[in-house]
Amino acid sequence: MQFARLQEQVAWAWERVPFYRERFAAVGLEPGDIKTREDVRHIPFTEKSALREHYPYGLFAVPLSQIVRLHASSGTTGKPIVVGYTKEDIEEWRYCIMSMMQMAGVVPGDRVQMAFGYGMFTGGFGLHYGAEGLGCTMIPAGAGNTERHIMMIEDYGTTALIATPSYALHICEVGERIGYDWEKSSLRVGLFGGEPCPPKLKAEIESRMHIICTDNYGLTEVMGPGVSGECLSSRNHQHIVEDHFYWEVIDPDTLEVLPEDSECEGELVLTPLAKKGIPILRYRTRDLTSVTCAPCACGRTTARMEKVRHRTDDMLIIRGTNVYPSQVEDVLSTIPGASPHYRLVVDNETGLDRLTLMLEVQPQVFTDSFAEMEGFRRLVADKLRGVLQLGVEVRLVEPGSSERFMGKAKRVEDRRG
Ligand code: DLL
Repeated sequence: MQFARLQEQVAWAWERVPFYRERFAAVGLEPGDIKTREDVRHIPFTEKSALREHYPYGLFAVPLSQIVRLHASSGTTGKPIVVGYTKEDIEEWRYCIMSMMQMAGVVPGDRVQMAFGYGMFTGGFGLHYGAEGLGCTMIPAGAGNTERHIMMIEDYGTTALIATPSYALHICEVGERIGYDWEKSSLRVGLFGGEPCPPKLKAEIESRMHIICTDNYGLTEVMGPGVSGECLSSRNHQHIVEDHFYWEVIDPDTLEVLPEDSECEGELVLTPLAKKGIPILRYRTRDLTSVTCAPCACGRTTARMEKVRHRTDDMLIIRGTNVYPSQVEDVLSTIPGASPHYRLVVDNETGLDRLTLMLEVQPQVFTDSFAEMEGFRRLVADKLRGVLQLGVEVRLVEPGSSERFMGKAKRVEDRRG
């Protein structure tokens, strides 16, 4: 079924979008040439730049009169990318979200509170309609106003919270500060996505909020949330909604497709299989993951992707050394007293690249003893040097003093221009 859908999708894109016809012609390919899974490798990749260059509607496969919704995603630079959904696309999207939510143990009757913004971001409306489709009571609170969120959880008996993990942690902290008892709260499950959720952060939110946190993944270009989600058995992997997405993992340097059973880390390439408004063939996500087809204890037979911890484009090159923010997170997760709130600043004011870590310390290690704070600072710097093979300037900041984010957290600031 997956392959038949893929063939239909290729034909749909080729017939209706000049961009794909030109790309196919350039490599001497026609949709009829895609007869086996091996043949898929001949289809040229699509990159984000294609969506930018054809901004806003150039890759749409149907007239605008058949598009019932637009969403957009803004990167750090340039124009946003715009995607359009037909009525059928919205239905299929809802199905994907329903699958993802069911995997996370959400059932009809759950009261689901939305902490994503309702706007061009796919997170808000996408997940909203999926939860309604499943028969949940949707509470469209939206982003921001953290104390109001907590009041609504208490008053409305919310059982599931949709948020980025960093905002969920903030809701948790604010609740603790105002004396809210998370253990007695009705909240049972967190549906987190939109950004990486490192294992330590997940464990911390689970123990402090007394909930089960599940991670779900997606991206605007191929639909939005609903590409994959965590079940309750496989806590580091997310089941891909395979009837809607054809996945490949490639080596980001050679662009070779890695063997399906290799379980090696590489860049995820996705082809959505039922997208009429804006079909996308072999989209290079830039997200690094590995995929396993091994059976899952939950009984589902779909392939599972490992949690996405980093992207090919968030790698920093500092004095020739490659550094991923996720490596810093991993080091911090081994140091008691280091909070998950941090910021990395890169500059080269002196002519030499410098990496500075601004780390918020947890209240239990925060003291006015200079010697103790300096000892802690050195410990962090030494551990980082050991793992990154690079000197990092560490600055400690007081508990609660670093910026909190309502949406996706911004942890890296590269001032090198
Ligand atoms: O973030 C879609 C989404 C919304 C997914 C809400 C889940 C929940 P974009 O704004 O286009 O779309 O950003 C997509 O965010 O390529 C990943 O790098 C990252 N990302 C999204 N979900 C996860 C996740 C939405 N669960 C980009 N873990 C993707 C790690 C994630 N990274």
